[in-house]
Amino acid sequence: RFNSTSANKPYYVTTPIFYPNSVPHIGHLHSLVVADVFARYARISRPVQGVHFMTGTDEHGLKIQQAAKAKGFDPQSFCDQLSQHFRNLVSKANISHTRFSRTTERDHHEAVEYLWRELDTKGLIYKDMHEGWYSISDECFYTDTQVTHVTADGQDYHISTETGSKVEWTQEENYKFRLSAFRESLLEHFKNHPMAVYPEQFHAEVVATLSGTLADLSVSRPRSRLSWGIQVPNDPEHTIYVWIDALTVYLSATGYPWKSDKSVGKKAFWPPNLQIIGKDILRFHAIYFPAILQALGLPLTQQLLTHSHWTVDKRKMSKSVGNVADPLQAIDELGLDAVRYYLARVGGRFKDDVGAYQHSAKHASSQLTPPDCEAATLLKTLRDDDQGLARIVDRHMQNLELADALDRIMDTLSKVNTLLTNTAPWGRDVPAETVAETHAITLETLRICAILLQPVIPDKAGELLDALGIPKDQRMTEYAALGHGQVGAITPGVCLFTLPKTATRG
Ligand code: ME8
Repeated sequence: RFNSTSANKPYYVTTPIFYPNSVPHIGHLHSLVVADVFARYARISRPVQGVHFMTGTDEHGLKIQQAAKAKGFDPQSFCDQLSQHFRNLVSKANISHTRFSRTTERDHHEAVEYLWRELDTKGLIYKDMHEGWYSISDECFYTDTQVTHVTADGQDYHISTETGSKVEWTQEENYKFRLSAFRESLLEHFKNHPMAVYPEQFHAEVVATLSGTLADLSVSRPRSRLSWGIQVPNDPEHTIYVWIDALTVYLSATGYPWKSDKSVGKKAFWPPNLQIIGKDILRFHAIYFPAILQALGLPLTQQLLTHSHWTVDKRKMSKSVGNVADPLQAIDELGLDAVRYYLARVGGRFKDDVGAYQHSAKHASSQLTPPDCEAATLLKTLRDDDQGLARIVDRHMQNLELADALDRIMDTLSKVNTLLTNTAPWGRDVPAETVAETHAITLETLRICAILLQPVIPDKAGELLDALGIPKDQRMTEYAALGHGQVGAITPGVCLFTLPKTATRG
């Protein structure tokens, strides 16, 4: 899948940068955990290249300007406070990011101005009258075909058919980016790279969009309407469109434009190996951003992993709606690794996603049926070959199927549990040989599974590896097979999970 240059480049993974218009919810933590699992997996499976992992907050735009005003704060101090909530979540959730970017930072600001000038110099930006349906909540224009007329409480208004957000007819003079000039080259790119957008239904959506007509993109707003943002270079009347500002963060987080002594070496991180996004922001990441990159002559993101939304009563969980589940409370009540596991497992099956993850306190726990298990079958699973667990997990991870990877690991643990229960080596009449064999296989399975579970439940997997006496330098995936490492001095009596106070059965 990867060509040789990409296999050797440092691994770069990103989450979206979050609007700090309110405190984070479970949906944000989900994106963070998914990105973190891939970052951690890269560290243990390709340790030589290094990993860069960016997350952060998207602080400019009308949405933030209005949220700050409503609370009586100036936008900067409002963002300072709310960005801190995202930073706290990231640290509490043990997210292993290497950069937390804020779009109000100086170097980002300079990168956006630089990028604008580059596009302008190439003749890709021009001034034009623009009219369309603008949604403040989605921070974008929609066309007539993308909106629906509704009447509610005796009032007539229009909403975006896709997101349901209210839109208003807006007419103004804007700068535009010649997006249309990139339609064909983008179409070709995505046709040639079936894994560039995953899962398949979103890839198909991108190809369909690019197969139609593509209008140029409005990339500025009048300063009079939007003051909270980066000014268009040499034009104090205009503010750069927040999405252009926001998307540039993926570049600025690696030191773009790579001019200073400090940043020049970081160009090696470009392009991202993997970008995690919610399906609502696909168009920005799969059409606008790649067009900008092509305009700049930079390579495009290798894989865009698009996940569905966590919903409450069939509505997208959202800060603007306020129907949110608090991730910090979940972590306090259930323990961090339990929450991480839940988000990775339930929200980690992307390919046959039904389009939404139902967030419910009564979510069914894993329904694995205990398989029949013999020692020989289990030993086969642990071998270092194509049918061995570590290689199967690796294939699932390369294919971005996190839930499948987890199921294989949990299935193996379930098998060893059955073996142990059936053999009952603590019984009186069990031959010494069987006791020794069961003991060895059980520990070896735990060692291998703990190595593979580190990306998802780093604390608990670490505790288990410590208890098994596995040295720190033998926790890479290359050790996750029979004969590639061994259990050391065991600490007895270690209990990894206790039932949380609030847990109910049923
Ligand atoms: O869109 N379920 O920010 P944002 C799952 N600033 N994931 C969800 C979710 C839900 N209900 N709600 C949010 C923005 N997310 C822009 C992005 S990137 C250059 C700029 C996750 O705070 C999902 O990954 O509204 C979504 O894409 C992300 O949070 C950002 O949401």
